[in-house]
Amino acid sequence: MKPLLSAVVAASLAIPALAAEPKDLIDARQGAFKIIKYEFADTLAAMMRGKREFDLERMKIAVNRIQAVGGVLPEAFAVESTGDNTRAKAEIWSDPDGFQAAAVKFGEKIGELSAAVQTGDKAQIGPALQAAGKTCKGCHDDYRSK
Ligand code: ASC
Repeated sequence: MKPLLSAVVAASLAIPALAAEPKDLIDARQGAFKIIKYEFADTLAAMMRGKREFDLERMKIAVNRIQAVGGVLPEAFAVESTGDNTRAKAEIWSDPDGFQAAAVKFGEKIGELSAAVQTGDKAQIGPALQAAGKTCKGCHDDYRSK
């Protein structure tokens, strides 16, 4: 190994893995949740309730976007980051198994919602949307302060 490279490797072993700054993690997840809310409530639910013109292609984009943006959440919650600018409860980090289970459930229900949207059948999309919404609410009840 070249001397410079071996020095870099040695240094990287000596320090713990570096995470992003808490403020940046908070910003990232709040941005993600804003997009998720826009696509879930203001696009998908609004179209199902007739508050916005029903557009199946746009619904597919909405679910894809929720999945894409939601992908940042595990990393954005990995490091304890609480404070005045976040409603994230300390329980996220004191009960990581419970939080992860809630996150996995959300991912599963969004996956089922995606499958329902692909069918184009409103009778399948409605219940899938409700089931996914329950996983939003469940996690907020336990891990987000009021
Ligand atoms: C939304 C939103 C939530 C969930 C929840 C579902 O659109 O912003 O937090 O759905 O209200 O019960």
